[in-house]
Amino acid sequence: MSKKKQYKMDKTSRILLAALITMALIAIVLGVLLWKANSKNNKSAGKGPAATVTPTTEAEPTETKKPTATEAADPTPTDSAEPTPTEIASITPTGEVTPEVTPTEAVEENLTPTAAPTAEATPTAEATPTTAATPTAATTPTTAATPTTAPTATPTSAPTATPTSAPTATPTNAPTPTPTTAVSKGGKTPVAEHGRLSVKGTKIVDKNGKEYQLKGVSTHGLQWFPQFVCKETFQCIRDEWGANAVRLAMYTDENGYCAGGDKAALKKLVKDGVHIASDLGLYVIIDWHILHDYDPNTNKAEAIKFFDEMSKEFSGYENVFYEICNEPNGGVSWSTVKKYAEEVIPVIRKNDPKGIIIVGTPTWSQDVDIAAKDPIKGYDNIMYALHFYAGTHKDNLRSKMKTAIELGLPVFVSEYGICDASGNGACNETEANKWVAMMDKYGVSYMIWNLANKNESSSLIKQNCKKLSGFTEADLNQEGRWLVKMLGGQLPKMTEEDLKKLEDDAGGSGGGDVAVPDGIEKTVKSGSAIVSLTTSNTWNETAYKCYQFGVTIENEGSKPMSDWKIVVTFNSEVKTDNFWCCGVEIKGKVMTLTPADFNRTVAAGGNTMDIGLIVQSKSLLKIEKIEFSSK
Ligand code: IDC
Repeated sequence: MSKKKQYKMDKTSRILLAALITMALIAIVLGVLLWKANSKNNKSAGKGPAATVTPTTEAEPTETKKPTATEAADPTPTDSAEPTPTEIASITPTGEVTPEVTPTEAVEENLTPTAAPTAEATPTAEATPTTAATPTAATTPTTAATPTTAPTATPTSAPTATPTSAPTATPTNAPTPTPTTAVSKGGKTPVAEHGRLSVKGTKIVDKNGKEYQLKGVSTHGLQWFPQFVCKETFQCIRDEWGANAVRLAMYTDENGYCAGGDKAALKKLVKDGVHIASDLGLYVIIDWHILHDYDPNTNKAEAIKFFDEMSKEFSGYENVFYEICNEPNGGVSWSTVKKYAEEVIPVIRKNDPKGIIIVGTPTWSQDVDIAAKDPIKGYDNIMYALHFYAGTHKDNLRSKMKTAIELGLPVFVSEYGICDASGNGACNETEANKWVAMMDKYGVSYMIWNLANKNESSSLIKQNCKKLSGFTEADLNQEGRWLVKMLGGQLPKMTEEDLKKLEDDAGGSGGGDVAVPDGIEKTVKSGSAIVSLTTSNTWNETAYKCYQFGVTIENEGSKPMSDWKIVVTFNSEVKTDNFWCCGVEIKGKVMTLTPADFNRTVAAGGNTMDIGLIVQSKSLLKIEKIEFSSK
């Protein structure tokens, strides 16, 4: 009887077992169907460059979505199965790689069969003992997960190494900047999507007449950091950072194009840069980077020859901008710059009737408000450069931008940094964020300084990083990390109220019935030093008269001067909260200027011309006295 009962019980359990096996088989069949459907989706997710890039939303660290059974176990090679290491780096979702691991290392690691998902990786449904017991269950998941199918090509496969790691490997410890691409979800590059740009009113519009902003990256001086002009880096700034434009900064002075640099090599680098950018569908600015040559007229003949050649070569290109003088300075007036522009522009226009031309403005491309009162006439597609460094330039300069735009001037921020105006010093993200909000509001385009690994705050990449792409957070300086956040749309959002306050703070320059103060200047000779203070701009701001000064020291002697000091006595009390390339101390009417680190010594026969400040006073100012001393 007990035997009989035993037999009966066995039968029940066999039925049960059969039922379980059937259910398991159904589960497996469903799983395989799901997997196939998913791999199909992946394959049709877009062709061309975009196929290798995960859209931001999917890679954002905030989206801590756990992989579903299919996603996690899906080893199917998608179109991104053959990406170059760069491309893989660009699609590796944050959080899956520890901060110490570079994307390249991670990729290599993932490509080894050991890291590939195995049958054990298959999440719970298929991993029950029942399925394991059936012969079919053993084969199906294994084939699906075989290492030969290049599982690491899909970003989702990374967390599946063990079943337990899958749920826990949520991207919480974001080690790399979130990859953002400037390529659309449909796979179109910025230029493929927006085509030839033109200037309409104060803004850039695309081929469909829709407002469009360039948000890009400027190289450092091409004579110093040529290595970053390459496909690898440009692709990285497009696909890992999300930039749609690059600026090629060719210095004219400082061993640059007009000062002993290798002309042929520099010109080739510019042309290579344009070709690489064009192949990648990026907009590109050819920047005639005047700086220590102050007045663009200094090398006007060279500029004309250069732009004649460039505009002949690139007239058929839809993506090329010509920036004809980076930063006029040293007291050069707008009328002088304008004259230069009126000689260079027709040369470009003869060859390239449509390309956008950017003209620098006086005071290191800050005086857009002055240019706005007397713009260049007779040509389309002309824009005017405004440059800012957020550590130095705040409401005062935003006010100039606002004034210029309100007067109808198309402003282009072809260079900016988030540190101080020397390209070094502390970064000011709060001010940088205000700038971005304001530029976005007015549809202004902006290009960050600089794509290099120099030991300075404005270099995006750390000095000890020798990579050309696949940068982790640890490889980037603060400005670089901020840039990736900014381009990825991850800056703190400003409310309408914040924006309104920002605009109010920027006010408007020179408004009201009160006459704008006249410019003032004074030059003194002290020993072998010639020291001068010259206003480049003046305006009214609430109760204050504002004077923007450029300060220069020239050493005519045969010995270097160090630890210099300039003491300026005004006719009335002054204050300042905006100065660059110097230290400032004010007591009543007396202002003392001291060096920044880099201009502590003025070489024999040399000069320093970068120093500047904005002085505010309740009454009209006069300079009573300038005293100079040095060691
Ligand atoms: C600076 C570089 C620095 C280099 C110097 C050479 O950051 O490494 O030694 O030029 O003169 C500008 C200029 C830009 C400057 C930058 C920072 O356009 O060339 O680069 N800056 O000083 N205008 C304002 C700041």
